[in-house]
Amino acid sequence: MSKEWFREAVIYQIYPRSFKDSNGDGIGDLKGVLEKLDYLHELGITAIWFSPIYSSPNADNGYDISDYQSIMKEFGTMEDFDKIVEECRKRNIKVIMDLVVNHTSDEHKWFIESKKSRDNDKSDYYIWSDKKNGKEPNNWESFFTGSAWQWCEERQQYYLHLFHRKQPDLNWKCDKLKEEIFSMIEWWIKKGVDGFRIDAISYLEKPAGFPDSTKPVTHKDGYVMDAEITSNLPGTHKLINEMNIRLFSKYGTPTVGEIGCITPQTARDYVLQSRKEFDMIIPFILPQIEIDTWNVPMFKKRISDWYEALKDDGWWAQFLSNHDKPRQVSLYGNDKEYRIESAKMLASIIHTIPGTPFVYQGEEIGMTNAYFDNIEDYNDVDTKNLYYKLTKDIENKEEINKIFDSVRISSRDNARTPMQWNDEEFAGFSNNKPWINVNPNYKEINVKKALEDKDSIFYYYKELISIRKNNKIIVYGDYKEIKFDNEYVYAYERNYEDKQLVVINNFSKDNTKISLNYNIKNILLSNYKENKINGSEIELRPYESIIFFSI
Ligand code: TEU
Ligand code: CA
Repeated sequence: MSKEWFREAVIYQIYPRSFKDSNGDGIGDLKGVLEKLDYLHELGITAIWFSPIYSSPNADNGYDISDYQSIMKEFGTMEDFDKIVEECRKRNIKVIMDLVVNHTSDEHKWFIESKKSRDNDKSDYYIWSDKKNGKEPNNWESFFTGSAWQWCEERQQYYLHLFHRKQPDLNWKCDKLKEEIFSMIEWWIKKGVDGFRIDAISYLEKPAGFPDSTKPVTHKDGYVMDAEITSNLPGTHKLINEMNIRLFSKYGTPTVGEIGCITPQTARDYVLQSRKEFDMIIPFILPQIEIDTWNVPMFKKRISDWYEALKDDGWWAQFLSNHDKPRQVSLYGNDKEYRIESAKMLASIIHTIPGTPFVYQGEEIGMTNAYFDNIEDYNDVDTKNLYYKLTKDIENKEEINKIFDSVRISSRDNARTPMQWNDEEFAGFSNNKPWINVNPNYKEINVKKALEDKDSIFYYYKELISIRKNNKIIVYGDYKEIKFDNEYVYAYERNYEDKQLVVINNFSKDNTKISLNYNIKNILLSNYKENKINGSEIELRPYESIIFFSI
C-alpha cells in the first residue's frame, strides 16, 4: 500500500451552516470557521472537509448549487475562502471541498437556459423526457419522496431529479456539459484545494430508456424507491476514470467518493488503485436505513467484510457520523448514563480500524441527537417530506406520534443543530436565534467545558489523533478480529512489521469478563482510569475500551 497523506490523515467535516456564526444572522459562515481554526489545530486534525459552500438557494442546504465558482452569500466571500486556505496552510491543515456534480440547483444558469426550449444552447445539459401515456416517464421515486420527475410548463417536458425537485440531474452524456464541469474542477484545484469529497457520484449514468423499477410498490402514491436502478452503471465508472486521469491523477489531488448502494465487492471497482477512479470511498457501512435493526455482530462483520474485500489495493473512509446521519453516541452508544464512556469507545474504534477516520463536527465533544418535540422544529427537507407523506391520511393521534418518533430518530437534523461552543445563550454559536434550534443540552455539553476538563471526550480524541499520527501500525497494519463468546465484545489485532496492537471494546452497558491470550505490554489509551486486569482475565465495564501493544 503506497504511503499517502490521505491514508494517514484525520479528516474533520464542517457543516458550515451550523459551525459558527460570526455576524449574528443566525447562520454559520466562513469568518466563523476562521475564528475556530485554532480550536481544530489544537485537536490535531489533518484536513477539513467543507460541506458545500457554493452559491445556493438552499433547498438542500447547499447541495443544490446555483454557481460552482462563487461562495454562498450567507457564508461570506471568495476572499474569506482564500483567507481560510491561507490560515489552514499556516497550521498545516488541508482543505477538502465537497463536489456536487450529479445535479445542480434549478436556479443554476445552465438550467434556466436549458428549460427554455428543446433546442437552446444548453438544452441537453439536463435529463429531459416527454410524457409517457400522459404521465411521468416511469415510476421512479426521488430520494426525498414523490416522483423523481418534475413537469416543466415552459419546455413541455419532464426533467429528472433523483433528489429534490430543485436539484435537476445533470446529463453526463452531453460532452459540452462534461467539459464545463471538468474545467470548473480544474479551477478549484489551481486555486489550491487539496482534495475533493464527491457527492452522490454513483448515479451519473442513468439506464437507457428509463425503465420502470420492478421493485414492489410500498406506498399508495405508486412511486418506487430503487436506488440500485441508477447506481454503479458502466458509464458512471467510465466518467470517473476519465475524471481521474484528466484531473485528479494529473494534479495529485486525492478524492473520496460518496457511493450509495454498494457492497464490498462492487466497491472494488471504485477504489482499487489499478482502476484509477477514487482514492477512497465513503461506504455506508451502517447506513441510516438500518437504524432500527443494527446490532453489534453485524457491525463487526461489516468491518471485516470491507477490510477483506479492499485490503489488497483499496482504501475507504471510516465514520459513524455525518450531516445525513443521527449522532453516533445516540445511535451506537448510550447518550444518557454512559455518554462519555460510549463516545470515547466509538472514537477508539473509528480511529484504530483500517481506513481514514472522519470526525463530524461536535462528535469530539459527544453531541447528541436533537430530540425536538415538534415537526415544525425540524428543517430538513428529507425529514419533513417523509413525515408528511407517512402521516397524510392518518388521524389517530397515537399513530401520528409513533411516526413522528421514528422520523425524528433518523432525522438528518440530529447532526445539524448548531455546534455547542459554550453555555451562553444559543450555545455561543451565534448571538441571535439560529436557523435551527440549539440542542437543549448545550449547558451540559459544550466546547468550553470540554477544554477545561482534561478527562473530556475532546482530549480523548486529541490523544487518539496523536497516537494515530505516531503509530504507522494503525494506518498500515493488517487487521484481524478476535472472537469472544460475548457478542458485545469487539476486539481486534493490528499487525505491522514486528509489532502487534490490540484493541478491546465492550459494546454494552453491562460488565463482562473475558480471558485474553495476549501480553499487555504497554497500554496506549483507555477510557477508564485503571483497567481491571488480573493475569489473563480482564473485567470490562460499560463501554470500556483498551488499546495496547502486545508485542
Ligand atoms: O447524499 C447522498 C445520498 O443520500 C445518497 O446518495 C445515498 O446514497 C442514498 O440515499 C442511500 O440510499 C448526499 C449528501 O450527503 C446529502 O446531504 C445530499 O442531500 C444529497 O447528496 C444530494 O446532494
Ligand atoms: Ca452568519
